[in-house]
Amino acid sequence: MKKENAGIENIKAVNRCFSVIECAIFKKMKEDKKGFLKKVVDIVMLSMFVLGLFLMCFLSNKASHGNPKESAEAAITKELSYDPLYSKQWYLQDSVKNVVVPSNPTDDPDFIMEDIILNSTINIGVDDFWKCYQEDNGKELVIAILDSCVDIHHEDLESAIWKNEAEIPDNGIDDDHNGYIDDFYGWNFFSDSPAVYDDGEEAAHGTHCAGILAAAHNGVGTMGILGNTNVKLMVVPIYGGEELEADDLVSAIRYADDMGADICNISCVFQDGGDKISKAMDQSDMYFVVASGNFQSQYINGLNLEEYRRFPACCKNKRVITVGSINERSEWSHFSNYSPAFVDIAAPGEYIYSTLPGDGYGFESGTSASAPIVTGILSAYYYCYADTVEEAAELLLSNAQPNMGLMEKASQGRIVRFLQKH
Ligand SMILES: [Ca+2]
Ligand SMILES: [Ca+2]
Ligand SMILES: [Ca+2]
Repeated sequence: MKKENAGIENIKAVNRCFSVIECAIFKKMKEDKKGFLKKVVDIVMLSMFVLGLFLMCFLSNKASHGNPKESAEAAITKELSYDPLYSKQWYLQDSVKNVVVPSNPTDDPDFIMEDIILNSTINIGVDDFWKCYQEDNGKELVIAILDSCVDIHHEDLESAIWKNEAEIPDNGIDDDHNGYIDDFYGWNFFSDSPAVYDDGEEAAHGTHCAGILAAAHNGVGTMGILGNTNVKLMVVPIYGGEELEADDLVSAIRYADDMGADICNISCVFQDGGDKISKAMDQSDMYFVVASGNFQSQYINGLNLEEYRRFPACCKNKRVITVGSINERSEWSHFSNYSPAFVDIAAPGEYIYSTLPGDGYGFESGTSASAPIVTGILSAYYYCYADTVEEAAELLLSNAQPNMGLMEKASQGRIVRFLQKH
């Protein structure tokens, strides 16, 4: 692919030279009316001039594209730039090659950042993905966020928000006959209304998850793993505050599937309703990335899911990936539910910096942040190397990094990473 692009660039450069020379010949010949011989001499001279210019053009072009692979890589490297708050997104940064430490940490109110960045052993390969991602291959994913409301007008999110184009908003009519009136931006199954938007505290959870995936690469704020170019986020709220109903999740899964979502990110857990949740997932065509859940009490930190089942984390459907949390040192997070029988993979989930309502940004911790990181890397495999999300999921699991210290927490001690094919 890189070679082909470099080749096209070569042809374009030669064409530019030819076009200038052709114009020059026509002008010269039109002005010259002094006889055949002079015309012949002029044509010979001009031909030599044309040939000389062509050779110069060809050689200079060849010199600048001597190695197509190198020149393509140079162009890509040049285009990679980072948004201002990327320095706080330690989980995206390559712990070896690309450490970005705030220039003066003592002036940084989030002083803990320096310690996290300097001690990070995490490399989930996002830079490698971004290099691949810029080769636009026309793929697009719709990712449903089954969560709280989302600040869909956030400066870093607005451009990635899915819209139901068959629905006219605010006219009181179910224009697309899907059973939901005015669901232009999705449907809120918690409040049973089309209000998926909120810029208050109740939208913090969903807005944070959304930004991890799709905050735009726009020179403003943070950077989502996927940016905003080839992804749409379908906002399907299933809770506000602490109240959760498994029936709302089931309805939301059906809605997202009917409206064309490819992947569902579910950063919440239910104590019951496993059978109906599992059935709804099986009946859909989507892939599911779900959080293992958090638990902290006086006696227990993190639940063993073999003893305390949580759903959909413990649903054993084929198309479900359950995600637990690790810190910057690749250690299991004390709050994260665990079990190698149910947790498929681990991802960073402590001090994760992302978008918050009202054009805000901030840190959150929990498996809720780990799940969208895995959703992002799953999508990354799809964009770069797979024809289906199912194939991408196989790549996600087979390329994960095994960590012996996590064997009792997640299946094969896997840590998420995007591994570039060579
Ligand atoms: Ca409708
Ligand atoms: Ca309508
Ligand atoms: Ca941004």
